[in-house]
Amino acid sequence: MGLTIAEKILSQHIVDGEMIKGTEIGIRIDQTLTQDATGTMAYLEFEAMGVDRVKTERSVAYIDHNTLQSGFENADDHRFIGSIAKKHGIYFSRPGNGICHQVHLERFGKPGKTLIGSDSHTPTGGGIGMFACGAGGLDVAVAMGGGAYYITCPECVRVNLKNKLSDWVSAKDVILEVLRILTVKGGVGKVIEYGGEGVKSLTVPERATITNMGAELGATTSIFPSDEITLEFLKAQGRAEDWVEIKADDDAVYDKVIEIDLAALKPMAACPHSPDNIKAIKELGSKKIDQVCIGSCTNSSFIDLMKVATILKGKTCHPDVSLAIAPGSKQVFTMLAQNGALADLISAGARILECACGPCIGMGQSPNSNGVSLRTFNRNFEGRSGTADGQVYLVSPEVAAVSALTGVFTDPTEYLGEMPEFKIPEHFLINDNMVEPPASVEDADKVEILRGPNIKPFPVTTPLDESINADVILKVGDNITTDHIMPAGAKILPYRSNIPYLSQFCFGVCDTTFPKRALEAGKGIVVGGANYGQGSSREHAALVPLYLGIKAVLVKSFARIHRSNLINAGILPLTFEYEADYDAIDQGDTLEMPDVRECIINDKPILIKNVTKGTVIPVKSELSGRAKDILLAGGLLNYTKEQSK
Ligand code: MIC
Ligand code: SF4
Repeated sequence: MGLTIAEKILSQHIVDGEMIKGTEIGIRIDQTLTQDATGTMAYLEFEAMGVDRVKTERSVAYIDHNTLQSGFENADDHRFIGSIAKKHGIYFSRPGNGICHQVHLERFGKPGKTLIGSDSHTPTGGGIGMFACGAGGLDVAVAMGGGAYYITCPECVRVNLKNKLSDWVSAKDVILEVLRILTVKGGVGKVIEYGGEGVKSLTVPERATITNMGAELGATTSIFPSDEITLEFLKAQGRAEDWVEIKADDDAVYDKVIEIDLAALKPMAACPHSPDNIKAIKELGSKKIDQVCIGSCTNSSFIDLMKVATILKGKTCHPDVSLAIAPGSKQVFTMLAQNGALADLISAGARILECACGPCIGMGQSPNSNGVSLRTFNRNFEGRSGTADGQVYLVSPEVAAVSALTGVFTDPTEYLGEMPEFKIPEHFLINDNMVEPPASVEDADKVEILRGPNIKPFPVTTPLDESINADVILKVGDNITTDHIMPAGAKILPYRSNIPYLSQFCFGVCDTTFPKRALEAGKGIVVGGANYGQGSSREHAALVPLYLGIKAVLVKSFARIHRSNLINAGILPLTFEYEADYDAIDQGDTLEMPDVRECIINDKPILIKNVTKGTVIPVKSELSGRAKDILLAGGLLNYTKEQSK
């Protein structure tokens, strides 16, 4: 039987378990990446593990999220990460060098390799044929120390692309179509693999737009073949030697096949407040807009911004629209400056931001009250923009640019004429002067680690209790994102290395009284609906509830990375045996799980007593042997330390 692309890479990297779908496997990790908002914590964890030098082929620490520096906190964190990277064999991409996923694709990604990153959009690397997953910081720390990364051996969905995109229809519209079909839960436990003749018409950055936003499907990762297009991109990046061919066997077996006719796609938008709330731009009529933001790890490549510059050239953005543009990397930014496109953007009225995540994570450029904001980003969760009632629509750069001119939702296929050809340059501008190599093994001892006062120790994890008896401090609905659990944004993000401070904002979008009530109770349980914890990889969404005394989270279903983060933090993740039982628990109820530790050890069914209602609710833990050991040890850090004794 033939193999899929994912199966080929996984079978070359498996170090624990067997390639049986649905079972847990451990894979060797070739490359890691971190960004600063999750990185400080990841490096504190790496330090706590006591490993001198990373054991990966390439580990890179990026600074791209917290670049506002409205106080000393972020600048201190940058110095901390820079110094720890230098000491432990990690390359350091300095602030100003660009967004981790964009830069990694340009300069470091290699087809056929495995990559994990402490950021959920790490699957961007799938655009160049990597098996690339988002992970919690602790998982990345373990991988840097040479440990395996554990995932559920995924099912594989094949998306067959045929024909090619029409003028001004974009890779973003491809992934919006996949999101329309599969929804934000549709990718859970799956790899989304792209194939068919349509693949040939997509460049690596376009493929990366698609795999990037596969994160919004909840997928383990998304991947494209590595073919002559990949080679062309690597050549243009001066890295032809990194190319290997990877394609699925003709007789590879997929669990599901989806057909997409690229030629039939029209420009679309993901409407508030979910990336799968898809409508055609035409359907939205001529709704008035207030803001346009172009950039993010989804859509800030050289060609994306060249298209935008071409559309804006010689024009002025609409008087009622504020237009912000953040190029994805220093490479993109410099090339736009050198070829004059930057001048076209500036003179059209664009507010040029530094190449970083910026408005995508609410670091500035929050829209006006109830403002309609068109963004080329990947997430439009409620409140994420920094404006509680902001209405964020996710669109392609083409839609964003034309709409910035007209001031209303505008379909570029109707507004613009024939599209000129946009070709990947034969040679990108290569200058890695903002990537600091690590110190040599001999010099590593001399490197001093620079720590600012904002860095606080992470919360103490404790081995799983014999029994849990606690109140439901919060009950929430379906599709709760990590932006609900642990919001980001300009006011909070600087405190990512300060869990006690962050805890005041936990679940702020749902219920601002939660932190106080949780602390007062001393221990508690959170109850949620389906797809709980979707979105970001931030382990803070587990560490902060841990700090607030949360012992267990009971939901209809979990998003993959968040569930691992809960286990890594030593919080028990449980799901209802019967989803209808969700209605049998109210906020404030007291729940009892007698002998839960013993039930976990011996695989006995777990029955929760709802003391308030006098009912009994069967729940599942579905823990692998390793996950059990992690919980029993009180989290991954304790477990890893025990293992290395
Ligand atoms: C995001 O897009 O939500 C982030 C910010 O990049 C996160 C990481 C974080 O919370 O620091 C992610 O996607 O993992
Ligand atoms: Fe940065 Fe936004 Fe990409 Fe997250 S989704 S890595 S915040 S650009």
